Amino acid sequence: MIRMKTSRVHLLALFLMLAVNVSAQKTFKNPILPGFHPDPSLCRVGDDYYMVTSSFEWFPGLPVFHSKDLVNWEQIGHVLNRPSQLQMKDGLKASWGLWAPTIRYHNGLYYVICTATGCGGNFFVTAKKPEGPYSEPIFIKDAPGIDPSLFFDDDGKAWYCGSINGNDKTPPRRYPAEDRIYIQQLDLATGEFIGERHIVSSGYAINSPYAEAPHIYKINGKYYLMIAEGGTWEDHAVSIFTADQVTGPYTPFICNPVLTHRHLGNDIDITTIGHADWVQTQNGDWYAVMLGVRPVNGYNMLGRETFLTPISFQGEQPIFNPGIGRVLMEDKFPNLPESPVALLPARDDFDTDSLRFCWNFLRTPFERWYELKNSRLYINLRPQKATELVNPSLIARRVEDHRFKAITSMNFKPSSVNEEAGMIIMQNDRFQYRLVLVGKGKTPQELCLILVKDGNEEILARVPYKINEVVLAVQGDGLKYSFLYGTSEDQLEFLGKDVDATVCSTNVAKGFIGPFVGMYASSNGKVSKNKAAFDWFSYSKY
Ligand code: 6LW
Repeated sequence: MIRMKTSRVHLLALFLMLAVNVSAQKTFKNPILPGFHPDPSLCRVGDDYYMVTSSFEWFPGLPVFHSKDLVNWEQIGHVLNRPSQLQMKDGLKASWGLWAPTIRYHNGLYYVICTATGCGGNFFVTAKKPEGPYSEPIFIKDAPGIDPSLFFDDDGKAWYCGSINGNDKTPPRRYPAEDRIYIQQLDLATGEFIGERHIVSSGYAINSPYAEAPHIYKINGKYYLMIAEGGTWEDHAVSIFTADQVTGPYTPFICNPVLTHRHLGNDIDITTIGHADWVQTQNGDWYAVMLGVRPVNGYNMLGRETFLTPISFQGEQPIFNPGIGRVLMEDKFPNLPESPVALLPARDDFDTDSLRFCWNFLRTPFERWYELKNSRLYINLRPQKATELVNPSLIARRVEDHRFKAITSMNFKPSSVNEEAGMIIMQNDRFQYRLVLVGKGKTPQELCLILVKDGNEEILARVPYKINEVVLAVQGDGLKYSFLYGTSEDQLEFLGKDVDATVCSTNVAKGFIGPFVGMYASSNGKVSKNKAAFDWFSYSKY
C-alpha cells in the first residue's frame, strides 16, 4: 500500500516535471514572413538580424525587415524607394523587376545586391543604416544572369557569385534548363569584374534544372557554396558544396540536397522549399531562411513565403532541422530573447504623412498621383488601367492569409461613363477582380464586380448604387473569394459570393508573385480631373 502510494507520488512528480518541461519548450510558427515574400536573404550585425525579400514589379522595391529573435520581424523600410534607383517603366512585364536580393554587412556598410530583370540587370547599393537611405545603384558590367550575391573574404576581396543561364555566352545547355553558378572578383568602386570568371557548379543532381540562388560563406577556413536547384516550385531544393579556395573546385556534399520537400509529395502543409540563406546567431547556433508555399488543394494562393529552420553542424556538414529533415509549421524557438514587434492596427486611417510600408505601387510611380490629406487617401483618376503593363492609380498590399478580410470606405462621384474606382484584388494585369463604382451613362451609376481572367474582362455582377459613399469588402476563404458592399461596415451585402479565387493563384496566373489587395481608380483611357477618396482600409485574418 505504502509502496503504491510512493510510486504514485513519483508518477505525479514525473508528470509535473514533464508538464513543466513541455510548457518551457517555447515554439514559433512558420512562415515567419507570411504572404508574397520570396527569395529571403539575411545577415546578422551584433544582436540584430536584417532580412530582404524580392518584390518584382512592385514599388518601392525590396522590403527590409529587422528582428532580434529571427521569428518576429518588423519592416523598417525598403532598399529602393526613389524612382531614380529603380526605373520600372511602362511595358515591364508582370513578374519582372527585382529578383532575389542578397544582403550583407561589411566594414560599416550594408550591401544589397540584386537583379533588376528587364530594367537594368545586376546591381548593388549600399547604406550606412539597414533601413537606408541606400545609394543609387551601381550596375555591374558584363554580369549576365540572375540571383547575384556578394561574399567578402578575409583578405578584403569582394566576390560576385551568380547564376548564369546555360545558353548565355557559356557553352550551350547539355539538358533543358541547365544553368550554372559562377564566381568572379568584383571591384566595388567601379562595379567591374576583376580577373577570370569561374563556373563552379550546375547543380548537384545530374540533369538538375535551374542552378541558382547561390551564396558563399567561409566557416573554419572552408568555403561553402549553397545553391538552389530544381526550379522554384515543388521540385525546389537546397544543395551545398565546399572548397578550399573561393574559386573552387567545389565538391558537393554527399547528403545533397540538404533540404527539400520534393520527396514529400504535393499534398503537405509546405511545398516548394528552397532558395535559402543562413546565419549564425550570437550564441553560435545556425538558422536558415528559405522560401516555401502553403498550398490549398495544390493551389498557391499567397505566393512564395519566408520560412525559418534550425541547422546544426555535424563536423563540416550542416544538417537542416536535425532528426526531422524538413521545415515545420511549428518548431522550437531559437535560443534568443523573444522580442515581439509592435503590430500596427489592422485599420489604416490614413492619418500619417506618408504611406505605411505595407503599401505598394505597380511599377515605378514617376508622377505623384495620390495624396494623404485630412486623414484620407486621395487617388487621382488617370487613363492608365490595371489591365495594362503600366503604373496605374493603384495602391495595394500583400494578401498574407488564406482566410482574410479586406475592407475599405470610399467616397467617389464618377463624372463620366469611363470612370471607375474601388477595390482590387489581383495577381497581375491579366488576372484580377475589381469591385468598383462605375460612371453613369445611359444606365444609373452602379457597383460592378469585374473578373479579369487571362486578359478577358467580364462583369460578374452589377447593382445600381446612387450614393457616393460606399464600403467595399473582399473576404478570402481558401479557394473562394466573396465580395461585399454597403453603406456601412455592419450592413454589407454580397455582390459575389464564393467566387473562384484560383484566378489569383500563382498556378493560374503564372509568374513568380503573389496576390495583392488594395484601392484603385481609373478613367479608362480618358483624361480626368476626378479623384477617389479613401477614408480607411483594413486588412485582417479571421
Ligand atoms: C529567382 C530565382 C527563381 O530569381 O525565381 O526559379 C526567381 N527561380 O531564384 C524569382 O524569385
